[in-house]
Parts: sequence; C-alpha cells; structure tokens
Amino acid sequence: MEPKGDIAVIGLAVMGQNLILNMNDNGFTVVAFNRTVSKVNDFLDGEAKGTNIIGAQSVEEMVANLKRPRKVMLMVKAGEVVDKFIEMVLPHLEEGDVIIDGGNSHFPDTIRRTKMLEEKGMLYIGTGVSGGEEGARKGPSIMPGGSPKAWPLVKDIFQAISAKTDSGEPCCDWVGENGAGHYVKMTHNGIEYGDMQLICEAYQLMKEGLGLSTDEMHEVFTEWNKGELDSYLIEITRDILGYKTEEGEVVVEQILDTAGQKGTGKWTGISSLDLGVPVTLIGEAVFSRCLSALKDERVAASKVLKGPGTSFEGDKKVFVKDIEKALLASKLVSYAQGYMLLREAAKEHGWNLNYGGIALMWRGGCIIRSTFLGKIKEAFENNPDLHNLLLDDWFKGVIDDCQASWRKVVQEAIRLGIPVPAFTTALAFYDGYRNPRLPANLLQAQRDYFGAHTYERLDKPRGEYFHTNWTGRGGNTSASTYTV
Ligand code: NBP
Repeated sequence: MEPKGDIAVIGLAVMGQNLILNMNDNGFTVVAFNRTVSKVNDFLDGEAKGTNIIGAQSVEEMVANLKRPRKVMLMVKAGEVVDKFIEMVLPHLEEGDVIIDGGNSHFPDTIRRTKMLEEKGMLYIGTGVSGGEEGARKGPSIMPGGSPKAWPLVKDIFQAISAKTDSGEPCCDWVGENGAGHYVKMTHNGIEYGDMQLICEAYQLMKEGLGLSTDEMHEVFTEWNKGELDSYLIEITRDILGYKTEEGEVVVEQILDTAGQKGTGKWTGISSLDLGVPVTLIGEAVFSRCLSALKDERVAASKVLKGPGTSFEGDKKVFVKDIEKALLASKLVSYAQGYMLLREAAKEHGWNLNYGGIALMWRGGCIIRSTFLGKIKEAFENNPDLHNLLLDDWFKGVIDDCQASWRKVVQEAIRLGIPVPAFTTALAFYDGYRNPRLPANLLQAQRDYFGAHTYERLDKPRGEYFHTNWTGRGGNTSASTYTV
C-alpha cells in the first residue's frame, strides 16, 4: 500500500500534539510518534480521535508511513534529545529527505546539525515556532532556516498552519541558511523579554509610585491596548490585572515575585556581547529576572538599605500618559537594538535576512505580535538598506513625540527610588546613539596610559595608531597582543 503520511511529528507534549492537530485541520496526513509510545495511543484515543492522524509504534513504522521525500519534524525537548532522535531516524531515511527541528534549539547546534545532515545528503531545517500552546493549535509564527532546498518541500504545510496577518499573509517565510531560523526565534524571545520587562516597570511605577489599584491599572492597560501599544502582551496584562477568583482575590498580587527563565533571553544577551552589539534593553531584562530571583536577599536588604523617602506629587492621569509614551519610546529602542543584532549576525554568518519579512512573521501568532510590527515592515519597504530603525521617519516621529514624557518618567522613577532599568537603558542608548562625541577618547587615553594600547586621532585617517608616553617613564613601545 502507498504510504499516506505527508509529514511525521515526533514529540507528543503540548506543542507537538497541537501542531499535529493544526496540520490535520489543514488537510495534511500526519504520522505521530513519541519516545514513550503509550502516549501515541493515548493521543489517538483522545484529542486525535476521529482524525486522519496515523499513530506509529516505532521509528521504522513512522518512516514506512511517509511519502517521499520524507519529512520528519521533531517537537521535543531542546538539546541532546534532538541529536538522539536524529541518530535514531537517520538510518531509516534516504538522500533528499528532510529532518525538521521545531523546538527552541540554540542556533550553533542548528548550524552544526545542518552541516552534518547536508554532508550525508539529507536536508535539515531548524525552525522557531512561537505562540505557545494556543499558537501551535490555531496558527503559530514559524521561522524556518536551514537547507534552502528543504523549503519548497515544507512550505505548503508550514504556511498553511501558520498564523495569518489581517491581510491574510502567512506569518511564516524562509529566513535563511543553517541557524538563521533559530537565531531569529532567539532574537524574538529576547525582544519578548524586553517587552515584558517594560510592561512590568510600567506596572510597578503605577502601583508603587502612583498607588493605583489593580482595577485602575486594568483600565489603563485596556486604554493602552487601543493605541500604538496594541499588542498581545499588553492585552494579556490587561486580563491578568482584571482577573479575580470567585472569592475576589486578585491572583497577580498573590504570585511570588521571582521570575523564571529558560535561557533564550540569556542566549540573545551572550550573542550580542559576542558580536559587540549594544542590545542593552534585553540585557537589562535578563538581569532584572536574575535580581528578582534574589528574593531572600532583597527582603533582608529592604530592612537595612534606605531609599529617598519621596512620594509622587503631580497629576496621576498626566503621568500615566507619560508612562505610556515612555513605554512606547523604550519599546522602539528595544526593537531597533534587536534589528541591529540581526544585521550583525547576518554579516557574521553570511545570512541574507529579509528584515521586513521577519517583522511580518512576528506580526501574528507569536508572543510579541503587535500592530507596531507593521511599522517595521513598512520601514524596510520604504528603505531596504535602512541602517537603523531609529532613523526611519515614523520611528523618529514617535520618539520626538514621546521624548519629554520618557525623560520625565525616568527622572521621576529615580526620584521615587523605583527601579526602571529597561526604561533607563533605552534612554541612555538613545542619548548615546545620537551623540557624535562620546567620552571614549578618555577611555582610549586610559588604555594607552596603563597598557600602551594606542589610539586613533580625530585629525588623522582611521587605522593610523598613536601612543603617548604619558608618564615619561613608559617608553615609546606600544602593546601588540595585550588587549583590555
Ligand atoms: P517539552 O519541551 O516538555 O518536551 C517533551 C517531549 O520531549 C516529549 O515528547 C518527551 O518524550 C520528549 N523527551 C524528553 Br522531555 N526527554 C527525552 C529524552 N531524554 N529522550 C527522548 N525524548 C525525550 O515539550 P513542549 O513544551 O511541547 O516543547 C517542545 C519543543 O518546543 C521544545 O524545544 C520547546 O522549547 C519548544 N517550544 C515550546 C513552547 C511552549 O510554549 N511549551 C513554545 C515554543 C517552543 P516523553 O513523552 O517520552 O517524555
């Protein structure tokens, strides 16, 4: 009998099951497999009952049910498990077959796996899938990269199951070679960390600084979601603040204030340090989670360390509007930094990234989805060579409009002793980026003073290096290998 399966999915946890059901809804025949095989039967008897989904009891049976070229998608825990399954599946595949990793793999692993599989004549895709459980079921944002020849083989399936923008475009397109898809997903998650941190800072300013109740803040977020900030994260924050148990308990206020993390924000920070890109807002967002995790230390310190002891004295309504503008301006900086990172990574890895297309992929289905992403797409449509989003007319106009409020919010937060690291770093980046003369001249002098690291001069061509014998004792020999 001819095999019927269009694609196999290994991994029947929340993401795998929902993606399979989504594929089935879109008319594809999916073969399901899982390490714990009993879960295959549970799935077929439960959620998958009455569908065309085929259950496999072994890798052999799974592969035998697939049409050629075979497509096997892994939706399993990232890390060694992916390598283990590749090893298990590989002997049963033939040249031109495709293995797809849809988990949150780290991009260097995807680069390595693509190379290894291509050397064996197979094709590989590493794809970010964003949107959580609901996205997987109803339409996630999908960011595939890897072997370019694999894209036409999976395009129909991926674009059919992906989220769609309001104008019906799929939130899924080819990102680039080897690790590009997972890199873009990692950056997405980093930006998600930044957006969440900004929202949390706005919440703390309103709660501690202005003394607003959760009901009042629910109203504020309801309003914000009707304007430029309209986004999934503002929407769920509105709902969280409005959520009460039957007994009237405001659940968010009962939650322990220590944030967890799974590593994608940290990976983004590490990559930005490796590439020398100042992605400061995501860095602060990761560190803020780390600081929150020091709960016991913070509680102890709160009894010893004093703040300014000041309180807010202005017009609360006006200040809430200022916070909205500070949030928007900071968010713009965060996305500009994220795109700076993508640009540098593309240069480093030889990826030809479609920047507007990436904004479109994030437009629907994923956690950072927002109307504002349409503006990023427009910015790259207007100028495909745009060097920095902050230089786009729309971005510049918004920052001009928000700047006074942004500065007021940061000043007031500092006056009140309320930590707003993401708002602050965004503003510091903005002021640094627009400054033609930073104090790095002094820094270079210091480096040259203690380590003879040399410096370039304003009045000489770039690439010509000078050393000063600052103390009269150091001599005129400059360092060639010692770098600080
Ligand atoms: P998990 O990340 O919890 O992984 C569960 C799957 O991995 C199951 O099939 C499990 O098999 C298998 N597995 C594990 Br755990 N250890 C294994 C091992 N040592 N050997 C073989 N198989 C093993 O599932 P998920 O939350 O559905 O996520 C799947 C992927 O998608 C992950 O990479 C995740 O980071 C990514 N992702 C998740 C979300 C989300 O919202 N959850 C969103 C976006 C992306 P078993 O049933 O036999 O234990």
